[in-house]
Amino acid sequence: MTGSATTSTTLSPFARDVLSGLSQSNPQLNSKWFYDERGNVLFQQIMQCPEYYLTDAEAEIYRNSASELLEEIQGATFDMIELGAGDGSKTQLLIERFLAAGARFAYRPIDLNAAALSEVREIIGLRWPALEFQAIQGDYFEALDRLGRSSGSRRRLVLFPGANIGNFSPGEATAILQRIRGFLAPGDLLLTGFDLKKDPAVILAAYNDPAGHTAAFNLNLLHRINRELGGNFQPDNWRHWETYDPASGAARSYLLPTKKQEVTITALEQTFTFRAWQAISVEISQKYSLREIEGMADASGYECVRHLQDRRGYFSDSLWRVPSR
Ligand code: AVI
Repeated sequence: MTGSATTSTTLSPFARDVLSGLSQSNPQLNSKWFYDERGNVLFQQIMQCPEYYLTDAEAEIYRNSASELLEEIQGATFDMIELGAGDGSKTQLLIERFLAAGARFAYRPIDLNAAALSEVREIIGLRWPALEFQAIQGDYFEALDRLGRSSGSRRRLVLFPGANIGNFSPGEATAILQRIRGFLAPGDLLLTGFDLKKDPAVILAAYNDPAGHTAAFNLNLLHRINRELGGNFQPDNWRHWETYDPASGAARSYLLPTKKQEVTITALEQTFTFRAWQAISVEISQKYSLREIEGMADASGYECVRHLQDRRGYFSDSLWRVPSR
């Protein structure tokens, strides 16, 4: 990287993050910036790819686990809070079954994406107009702050679906789960979607779909920098590359320049030089074993109640409880 100094005080959070990520000797961009309007569309396409098994696996679990979840709730009235609701389609499988079983609960989805939340509001209003519903737009912790700490009088079931926790390193993930615990009372439950360690070929295929949706999704980040920060990346000169390390369980995505690139980003007043094949690291999708999940429950202050899995054993929605101590 070469470039002139720029002050970061007036930059947007996206610009600041791009500046600090691309200034490192091993350049990186945070995958949380994948999800602009185009990125959301591309992610929907990934979720429909036959190779991307995660979505179907979790839908299967949600379809089959309502009674086990209600068993743990033991007839209490509860708030079902969903972190990162997206289009809420998987959760509707659960709502349908909870209502059929006579459960008493409110549904409170949280998401950054206001458009996705209004779609969820519309669907819920049409299908279950009597269901108590509150959509909260914001990041997880802003929204949890708004809901406040659990009083304990009304049980909480927090859903953290989609293996979103996998987009953080195990250390960061533990810190996030610990922080969620701060909003819960003894007896409250957290259901987190973890993608499991499995045949590396299955994992690599999920992040390397032949139709190229994953490549387009990752490369969209370069387009986004061009659109929003006045960059001149030439995405055709970059290649999506995926690796999976079966020992650590880390699947990682990189963007690689096929030849030397000089990229000027106007909003940052910087020119970055990338050598041919000098990787920009863009995403981690961490895979876990059941034992590692249990260790993480322990490290973040929960007891692991049970693992709900799909029939192939590809995915686990692991149910944790806040112990009464
Ligand atoms: C959102 N997240 C859990 C996805 C994953 O599997 O890591 C994002 C994704 N990246 C490439 N394909 C899907």
